Amino acid sequence: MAFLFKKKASREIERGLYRTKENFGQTILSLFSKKQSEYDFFDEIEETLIMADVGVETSLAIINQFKTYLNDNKIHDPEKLKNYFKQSLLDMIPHVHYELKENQLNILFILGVNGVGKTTSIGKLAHLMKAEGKSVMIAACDTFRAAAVNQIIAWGERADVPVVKLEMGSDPGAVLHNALDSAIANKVDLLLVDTAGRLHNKENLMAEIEKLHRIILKKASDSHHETLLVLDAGTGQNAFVQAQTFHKSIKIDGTILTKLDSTSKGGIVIA
Ligand SMILES: Nc1nc2c(ncn2[C@@H]2O[C@H](COP(=O)(O)OP(=O)(O)O)[C@@H](O)[C@H]2O)c(=O)[nH]1
Ligand SMILES: [Mg+2]
Repeated sequence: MAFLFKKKASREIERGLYRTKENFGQTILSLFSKKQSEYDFFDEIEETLIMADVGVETSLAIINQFKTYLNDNKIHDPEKLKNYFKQSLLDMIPHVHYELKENQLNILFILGVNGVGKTTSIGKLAHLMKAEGKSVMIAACDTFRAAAVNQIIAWGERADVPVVKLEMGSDPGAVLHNALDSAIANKVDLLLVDTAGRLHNKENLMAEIEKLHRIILKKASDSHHETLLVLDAGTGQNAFVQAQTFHKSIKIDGTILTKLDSTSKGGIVIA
């Protein structure tokens, strides 16, 4: 599960996740199993949300929605309450979705360190946009590992979307040139650019990303292009460091937060 963030509320929840990933989910969960008055219960949820930096307005909105639900449904089973609460938090964050500019080539330049979920998010986005009737193309610019090229090909097949690629070790710039030519010639709605998250060193990686971005600016200056940074919700504070590192080299227009569904790393809203 991954989310594309644009809204203020989702930014607050996102920040809350990073700041308190060690205890936010646990604290909320423990409240559901603790026997206490309804008043204390809501008070503690509110406090936990605010402590997690979710923001007063958003916290109150979450709680009010929850109270209305309780009133309407008269549910006392802690497990059901917990699930509802989890869902209501998740509902406040828009699902992976992207508003394409009409009659124009849209380019999403996807960045992030190794393993955060760039390729998976691209696969999901490709699938989603294709299902909405858009023409989609993927540029396989992670040529650093053979597995990466095969992985993006598999996603392309699953989503029934063409993947522009060259062999492992090829110049990612050459892949991007080909992809842009093809996307423009075929008037596709969306070109998703997958990139490597690791090269021989960080300087190489940043130089390559800057170079790829220049190619987009040069070859597709009249396209609508955005740079999105993919972050793994389970990495906590480290996600901020990653964001800063990338931001030094390139302006980031938005983030995709992945693995909110994953219980293994503990960096989730409520497990
Ligand atoms: N549970 C979960 N796993 C994910 C998600 N996104 C990616 N992954 C997994 O994380 C691993 C790395 O993902 P990948 O897309 O290859 O990352 P990349 O290196 O940034 O391209 C894979 O095993 C994915 O299945 C997600 O939203 N939820
Ligand atoms: Mg990848």
